[in-house]
Amino acid sequence: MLKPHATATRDLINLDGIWDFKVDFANEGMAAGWAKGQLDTKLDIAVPSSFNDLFTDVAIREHVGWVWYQRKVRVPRGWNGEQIFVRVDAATHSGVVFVNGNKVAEHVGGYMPFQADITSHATAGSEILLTIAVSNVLTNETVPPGRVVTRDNGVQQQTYLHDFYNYAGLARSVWLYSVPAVHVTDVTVVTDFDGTTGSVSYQVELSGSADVAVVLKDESGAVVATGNGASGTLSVPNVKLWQPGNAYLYQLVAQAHQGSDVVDEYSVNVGVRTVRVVGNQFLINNEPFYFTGFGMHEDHVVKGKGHDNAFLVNDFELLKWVGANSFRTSHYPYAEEVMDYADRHGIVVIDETAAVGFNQNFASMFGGEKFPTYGPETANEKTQANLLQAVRELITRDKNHPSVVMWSITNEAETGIPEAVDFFKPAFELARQLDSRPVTYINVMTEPFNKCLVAPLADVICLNRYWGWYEDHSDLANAQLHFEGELTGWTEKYSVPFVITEYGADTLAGGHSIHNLPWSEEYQSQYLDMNHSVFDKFPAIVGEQVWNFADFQTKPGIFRVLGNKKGAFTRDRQPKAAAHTLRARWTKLNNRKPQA
Ligand code: GCB
Repeated sequence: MLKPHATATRDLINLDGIWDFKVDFANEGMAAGWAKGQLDTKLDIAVPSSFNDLFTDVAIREHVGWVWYQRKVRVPRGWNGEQIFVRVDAATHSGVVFVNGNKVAEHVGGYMPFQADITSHATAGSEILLTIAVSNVLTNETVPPGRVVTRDNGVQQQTYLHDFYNYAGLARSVWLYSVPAVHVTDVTVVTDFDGTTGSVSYQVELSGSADVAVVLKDESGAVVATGNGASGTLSVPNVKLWQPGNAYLYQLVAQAHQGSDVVDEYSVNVGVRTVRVVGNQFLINNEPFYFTGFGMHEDHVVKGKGHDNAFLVNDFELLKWVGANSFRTSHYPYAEEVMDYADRHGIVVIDETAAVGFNQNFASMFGGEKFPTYGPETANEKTQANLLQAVRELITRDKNHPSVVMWSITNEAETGIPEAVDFFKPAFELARQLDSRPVTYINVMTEPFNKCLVAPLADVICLNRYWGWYEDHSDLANAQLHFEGELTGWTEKYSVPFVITEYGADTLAGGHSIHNLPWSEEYQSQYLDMNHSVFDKFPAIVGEQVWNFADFQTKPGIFRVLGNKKGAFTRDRQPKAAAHTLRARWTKLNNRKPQA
């Protein structure tokens, strides 16, 4: 689904701001038809934001079920004859959109956009009542999965097998936009280069019948290539490549025309670059690339997962300051603004679905009842269909981003049993059918090389490893021995590149210890140094992404002290000593693997 833009033929209105808000404590609003009239409420809410931390009432924070958003929207006078859409960038985890009480769209999957064609409900110049119901419920069929339990006091509680807090609501923007009846519905670009000549293969899809012309412009706006027809390949002489840390973006303008009339125009940014896996190297533009950076979270005080451009700019400035060239969208797709920004700033992205928590071995850690991970009552055929939908939506949304170099199918699933292969193999196949980028998955420590059955499906193997934290806690010498032993096993068994996508130690900012005790800033730095000395010994390791960029909110638990404290930065983005340790190493690397 194309991100809406204002162009010569399209208008776009941002609907962010203060909306009416009502918590559906009895989950009765659907049956009672709340969307048919004005919500009976005194609560206001900011869009975008997660609703959980905005209010002082803990019953709102921990509510399980529907919440309702509403506002009036004036449809512009000039939109007569246009097709009119409402687009919701994310409703976590499912959303239903109503216009004047009529249901116009529903969607399951909390981190992906969806839209409704509301043309028949919206007259140009008139006001519409827009209502969006959002449910934060996770079940055995959703991605990520969860389970709602009723506690002894009769109160419902949402349980789930992932660490980060289940923030929910309208955490990204809502838009109203218009397109002409015949319009561009999709654009796909694939790039390559040979010597100094780039190539941009494109495919344009339309909603009706028109001729297609495309124009490729450079950053100064000069036309460098043109093409006719809905698909083709443009040649770009003296191409400027999109490179990690040195982005260059062309713009492909697609025009639908009928005779000499341009009926629609839409453009996408294009970075010319290639990504290939050869042996145990990860090549960007045919050069070996070494990932430095973090697993991140969309997580901030008050806003929760609410997108905010000021935080976006600041997070990327910190990434650059610390010398990071990449991040993983752990553990769900991030806002499209983040992906656009990564394109513009040359930051490399491992793009992950929301398939986190398919692992019942975490039940003990998270204090829940343990079930089989895969089975009729847990991850079943419907869950798998939702996973495939998640992969399809992710690739459809993000396929044109040059920053994205790899698709991650799942984080830390239970992969040592044959059911895991049955469950995940179709997702790997679908990703490959839809796109040529390498496909990976994130392996958990409890599924080592001699146990994991999913590893053979991956082009790159990503490992989350906590030697010196969850294993050999506070014993870095033995942690190092065991880590090296484990990596020897992996790299002897599989001839692919490996990225360490998580390694980290919880650290209380301001905590110090002359004996480098765990939770001190000294221990975190020493832990990182130990890990780095291990990575540098293994040529097949092509990247290191620390867990986590910043401290973040989690569900409460005896493993967590007001959240996860493995950040190199605090939750309010101040550096711990570890950030300086990383900076000293990464700013020297220049995208290359350090020599042992
Ligand atoms: C992991 C998970 C991540 C957790 C992290 C931790 O392996 O992938 O979501 O937050 O460990 O800190 O325990």
